[in-house]
Amino acid sequence: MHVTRGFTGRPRVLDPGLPPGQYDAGDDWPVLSAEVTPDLAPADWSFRVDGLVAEPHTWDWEAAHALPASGYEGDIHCVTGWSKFGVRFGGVSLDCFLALVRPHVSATHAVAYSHTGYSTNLPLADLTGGRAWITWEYDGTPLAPEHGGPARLVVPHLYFWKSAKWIAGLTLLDHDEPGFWEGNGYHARGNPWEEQRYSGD
Ligand SMILES: Nc1nc2c(c(=O)[nH]1)N[C@H]1C(S)=C(S)[C@@H](COP(=O)(O)O)O[C@H]1N2
Ligand SMILES: [Mo]
Repeated sequence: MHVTRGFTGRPRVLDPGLPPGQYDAGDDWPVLSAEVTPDLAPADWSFRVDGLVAEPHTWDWEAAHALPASGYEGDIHCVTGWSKFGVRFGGVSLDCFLALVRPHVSATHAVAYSHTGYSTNLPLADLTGGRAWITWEYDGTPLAPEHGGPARLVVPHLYFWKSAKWIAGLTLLDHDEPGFWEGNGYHARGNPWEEQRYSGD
């Protein structure tokens, strides 16, 4: 519901698409990185899923692109307050990767980690059911390096810090294990609709 699209930058407190405490960033797409943007070529990128799975597997750029294309079109919400409406990411659904490694029944959580060392934890249920993607396109063009290119995780129904840039892999666990921000006071799950910003929220 983007009825006030023309008034970018104004708080849209009545917009049902805006979670509590968020504002519309309009056409801006802020860059939030704890690290220096890595110089990571597609040829050097890989994505691995291991931990509590039947068959750990690593995909290179070509193998990942051979999986069925899928994407997300909708909104994203950063815990610092900005939301961005109607973004478009292209890549592959995490369901495809997970189907190939076959998670063990005991797997309940995952740690997503980046080629840079960044990490973030998620319940496995938030990564399945067509709600999470490994993406390499934004608006139909290659994802920019500062936004996580060549490839990033996108889990748009949670605060955007869960969407690890320069994604390198997922380790499936039978317990929750805090990642980078979660170990620094941020919420374990980060549901923007419940304003789960900090641990204790
Ligand atoms: N590797 C890595 N991924 C990351 C971050 C980071 O610092 N490093 N920041 C997170 C945060 S806090 C947000 S809001 C989004 C920002 O993505 P953007 O810079 O493309 O807007 O990336 C998330 N993924
Ligand atoms: Mo963020």
